[in-house]
Amino acid sequence: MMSLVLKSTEERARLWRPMFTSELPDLAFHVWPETGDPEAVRYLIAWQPPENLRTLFPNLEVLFSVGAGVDQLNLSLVPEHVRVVRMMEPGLAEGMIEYVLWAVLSCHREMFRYARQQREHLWKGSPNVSAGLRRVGIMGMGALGTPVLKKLAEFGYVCSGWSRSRHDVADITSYAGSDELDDFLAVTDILVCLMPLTEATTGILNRDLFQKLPVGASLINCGRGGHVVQEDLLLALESGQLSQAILDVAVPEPLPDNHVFWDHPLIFITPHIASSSRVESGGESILKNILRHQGGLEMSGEIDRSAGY
Ligand code: NDP
Ligand code: OXD
Repeated sequence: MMSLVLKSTEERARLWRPMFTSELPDLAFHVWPETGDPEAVRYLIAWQPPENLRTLFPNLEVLFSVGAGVDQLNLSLVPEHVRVVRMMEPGLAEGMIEYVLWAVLSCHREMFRYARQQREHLWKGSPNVSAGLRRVGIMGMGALGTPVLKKLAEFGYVCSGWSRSRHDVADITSYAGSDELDDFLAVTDILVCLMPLTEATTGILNRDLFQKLPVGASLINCGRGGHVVQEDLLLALESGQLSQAILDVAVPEPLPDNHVFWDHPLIFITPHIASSSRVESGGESILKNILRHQGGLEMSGEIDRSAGY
């Protein structure tokens, strides 16, 4: 009998075992470190696979990441013939919409300045600027970036997105590829990063990029800490090129106690909580993908290994 190994949390194991065994009675369900016969393993669900994956499960066909991102995986340890599928489920986008909406509204309505003023007992307001005069740009128009942009557009923000390929989305201006990055940055007052971390995007939030934004722009990073060049961010905040940064992700995570970001007056930090997959819908999404795989159909969220996402 073919089998599946889940290497994840106890909660997932408890909820997913009955779901998977009732829908896939011909697939044995094992919870790591118990694997049954390693030669029978066709599917592995994990955040990080075991290091000796190549030799451990010689007949593995699909590796499912329990995260939306796959940058935590060392793909060189995953045999070329193994298909890699990331997490795509509706809860992830819902959580990200909430977080980015909160962050954009807080930048637009200057809530971080008012929070600082409260600590100084300073009663000093400024006229409100309407959402229609604020330009929000999201780097990454994927499963998360696009629904977030649609929601921001509903709020009246002037929205644009930047991605590798062009996306035709109502009310959103789509910029594509490195040739159009500067034009995108020039019309972005609030920049949101929702890209995967790949060779091409590591360190992309750097001095050169910050200089191309309008003076006083805000940065919201919900991608990965590795997108940001930390020194460059500090200099951009110091010079006023950037007015504030909201960072949900960092390098390293957790951010060390003595890191300069913690007490920076213009940085707001959250501990990688912008969104996460919900256990139930996450399980359903993997289950559907296994059924698709068994039926010879395309799986949703399969990554292009050469692009790294
Ligand atoms: P997708 O793969 O669906 O979308 C990625 C987007 O980024 C695509 O639009 C893609 O372009 C674009 N992109 C990738 N590489 C480049 C590049 N070199 N230049 C320009 N654009 C590029 O990913 P998701 O939307 O599902 O997730 C995005 C990321 O969000 C994850 O990889 C993860 O890092 C992060 N994340 C963070 C969470 C948190 O809690 N902070 C939670 C979940 C995810 P194209 O459309 O042309 O392919
Ligand atoms: C993810 C994350 O990639 O939580 O799922 O960041």
